[in-house]
Amino acid sequence: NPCCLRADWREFEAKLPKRQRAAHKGIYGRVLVIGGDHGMAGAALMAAEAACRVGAGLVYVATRPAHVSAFIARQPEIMAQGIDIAQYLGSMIDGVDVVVIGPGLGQAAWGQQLFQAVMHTNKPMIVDADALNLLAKLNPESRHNWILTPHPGEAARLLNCSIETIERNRFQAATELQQKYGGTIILKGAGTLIAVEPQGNEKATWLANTGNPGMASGGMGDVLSGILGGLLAQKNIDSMMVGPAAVTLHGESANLARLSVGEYSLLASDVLAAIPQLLRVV
Ligand code: NPW
Ligand code: AMP
Ligand code: MG
Repeated sequence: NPCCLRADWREFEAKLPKRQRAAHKGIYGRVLVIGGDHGMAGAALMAAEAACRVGAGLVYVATRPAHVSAFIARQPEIMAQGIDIAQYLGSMIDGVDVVVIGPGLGQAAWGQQLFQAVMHTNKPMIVDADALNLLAKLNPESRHNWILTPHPGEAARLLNCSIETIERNRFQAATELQQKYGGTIILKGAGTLIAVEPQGNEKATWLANTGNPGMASGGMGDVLSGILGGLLAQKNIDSMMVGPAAVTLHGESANLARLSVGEYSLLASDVLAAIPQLLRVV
C-alpha cells in the first residue's frame, strides 16, 4: 500500500539510545505483566521474559498464585506476585510505568476483574490477547496512551466484523481500529501494520515485512507484547518509535532463530533467545 511507511529494524536500531554510563534501573522503567490464568501460564511468562530481554529496568508479573514458583524458577529476575482477587492489583499498577495486560488472561471472572482494575487507571498499557477480547465487549473508549496488538481474529471482534473483512483490506482495518480506539494499533500477521496516532493531520501507518511463517505457532504474540512493554517503559526511548521498533525486532529475531531451527521447529522461546543477538550492538 502506497500509504504505508516501510519499517526496517536497522533504522530503529540506529535510533535506540546507548545505555547511559551512570544509568540506574529507574530510567529503564518498571513493567507489570498481567495474565496467565490456569492453563496459560506460559503466555504471561514469555511476555515478562521479553520485557526483561529488551532492557526494562524492573519486570513484575501478576498471575495465578499457583504459577509463581515456576516463574521464579525459570526467570528469577521477574518479580512474580500471586493474585487471586483484583483488590491487590491497584497498588501494583500504581508502582509501575507500563502495564501489559492480556497474555493468557482468559475471559472468565478472574481475567475480567483484573482487566477492569487496569481499565480504571490511566496507565500507559499494551492490550493484547484476551484483554482485547474483553475490550471488544465494552463500549469503545478511545485512549492516547495504549497500544493494541490484535491478530486478525481479535481485530474482527474489535470491529464487530468477519476475519475475511479484516484480511481483505488490512490497511483499512488498521485505520478503522485506530480511529475507534485511539493510540497505536498493531494489526499482526504476515505484513504487520502499525497505525500510530496522527500527529496533526499527518496520518502514519508502518508496514513491517519481517518475520516468517514459522511464527504461526503459540506464544509468538505474547513475546511481542512483552517487547512492546519493555521498550515503552524506557524513558529515554521515543514512544512514537516503540511500535515499529518492537515489531521489527520481533520479526528479525524470528528470522535469526530460523537460521538455526528452521520454520517447522521455530518456537516462541527461540525468538526470545534470539533477541540479545539483535540488541548486542546497540
Ligand atoms: P481460525 O479459525 O483458528 O483459523 P483466539 P488465541 C483467528 C493465550 N495463549 N489470520 C483464528 O482463526 C493467549 O495469550 C497462551 C486469520 C481463531 O478464530 C490468549 O490469552 C499460550 N485468522 C489465549 O491463549 C500460547 C487468525 O483468531 C482466532 C489469525 C487465546 O489466544 C497460545 C484465535 O484467536 C496463546 O498465545 C490470522 N493470522 N490469527 C501459552 N503457551 O500459554 C488468529 N486468527 O480465540 O483469541 O485465541 O490467539 O490462541
Ligand atoms: P499471536 O497470534 O498473538 O500469537 O501473534 C502471532 C505473531 O506472529 C504476530 O506478531 C504475527 O505477526 C506473527 N506471525 C504469525 N504468522 C506469521 C507469518 N506467516 N509471517 C510473519 N509473521 C507472522
Ligand atoms: Mg496472541
